Amino acid sequence: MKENSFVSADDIRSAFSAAMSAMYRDEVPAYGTLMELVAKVNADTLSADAVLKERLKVTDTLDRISEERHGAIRLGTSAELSMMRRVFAVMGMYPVGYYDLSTAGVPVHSTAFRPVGEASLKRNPFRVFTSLLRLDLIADERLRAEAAAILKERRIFTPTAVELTEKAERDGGLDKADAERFVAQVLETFRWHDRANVGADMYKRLHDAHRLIADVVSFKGPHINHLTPRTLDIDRVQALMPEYSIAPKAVVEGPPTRHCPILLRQTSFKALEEAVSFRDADGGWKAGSHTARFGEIEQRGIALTPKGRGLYDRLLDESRRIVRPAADGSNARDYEVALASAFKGFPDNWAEIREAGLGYFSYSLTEKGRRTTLPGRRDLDGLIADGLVQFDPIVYEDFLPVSAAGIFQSNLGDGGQQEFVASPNQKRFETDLGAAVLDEFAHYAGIEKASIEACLKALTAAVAAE
Ligand code: OOG
Ligand code: NI
Repeated sequence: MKENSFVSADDIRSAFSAAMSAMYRDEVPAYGTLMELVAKVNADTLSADAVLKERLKVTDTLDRISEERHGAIRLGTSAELSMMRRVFAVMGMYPVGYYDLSTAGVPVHSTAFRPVGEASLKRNPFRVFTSLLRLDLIADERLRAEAAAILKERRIFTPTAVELTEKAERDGGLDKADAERFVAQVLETFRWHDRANVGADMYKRLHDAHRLIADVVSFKGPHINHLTPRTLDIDRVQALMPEYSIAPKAVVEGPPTRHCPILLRQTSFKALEEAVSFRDADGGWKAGSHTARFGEIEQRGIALTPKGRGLYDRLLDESRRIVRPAADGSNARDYEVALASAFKGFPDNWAEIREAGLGYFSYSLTEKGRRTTLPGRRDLDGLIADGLVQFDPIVYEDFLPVSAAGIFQSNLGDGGQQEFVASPNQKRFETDLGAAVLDEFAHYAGIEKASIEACLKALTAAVAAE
């Protein structure tokens, strides 16, 4: 087969992201409402901030925003996780980062599947926060064995999805007809099933061990549990949510409101209580309910270097030592004040953030730079000072473990808090995944470095050509 008859992985991912969005909109109408609200706030923000709009346009990152979303799933076994990795690879999504949630009382560890190259991110940055249940953290040995046996029996991928994934691996891609079938078939894995795999008694026992265990083990597949649009002004969306009859959680996770957004800020609305049915002893169905699916929005800021991330973690820790955000949101105001005060220690203009080596930037030639040819290479700071080179923040494409824990917790409901022994186990996760997770910092550093090289090359190109 000729290679150029293949649909690109980027196109498959875009089609899949759109199909997922349409499905979730159907399944959870509040998601559709949230999308409308976010689209409105983003349009308002852009028309009020011409500079922001211009920078997004110039860096070719404006169009991706309205397409941008992340989802989350929770898997039950290593076989499911490694197959998921192969399926996502067909869409150009690779596991980046390792998140240990055990410290936060959630018995999972996770990675984010996402595109990694600059061009792919610009095309469509769809990501899926993917967690693997850690049955090893369940104390009750009998229940652990029963849960494992239930999970072992289920098949979360359709036979055609598996076949097409193998075909893509073998041939190096999929043609148009196969790509369309692949999208439709893989979507099935993420669909909501209101008929549980287990009886009401087993559901209750799993639920008593941890709500999340019941969510993973009791159903036919890893239903997508939220789909998160990206907003340019999360405070505004948070404030408007009640007007749209959506009740947000009390605290926005992540850094405080800032002039220069860093990393990631997120807020969510509580999981819906949904009607499900459980198998009963004589093959019939018994009505019950389950809470799993919720809504979330996020605002993304600049990707931080290890130094910047260290500072972020320290300041977040500091503010949480002063005010620990309560699950019921009762001290939300105090927490916001403590957070804002701690983050006075983090510079809030791009030049300072850059000079202090806290964030990753993409460099490009200014108008003047484009008209200039230099006799030889010069250092970057000098080129910036002379107005030949400019810099824009590189967007953070990943997640934050403390925030993720807050999102998980807000959806476990009151009394969902539980203690587990902190036990990160990246090696085990990677063995189950069948691959190493990629290092997020290396990818941002690579994009930054390539942009610097391109500037230097363009500035001296004419000379080199002589
Ligand atoms: C995932 C929660 C984490 C985020 O945005 O940090 C997450 C889950 O509840 O399965 O999606
Ligand atoms: Ni999320």
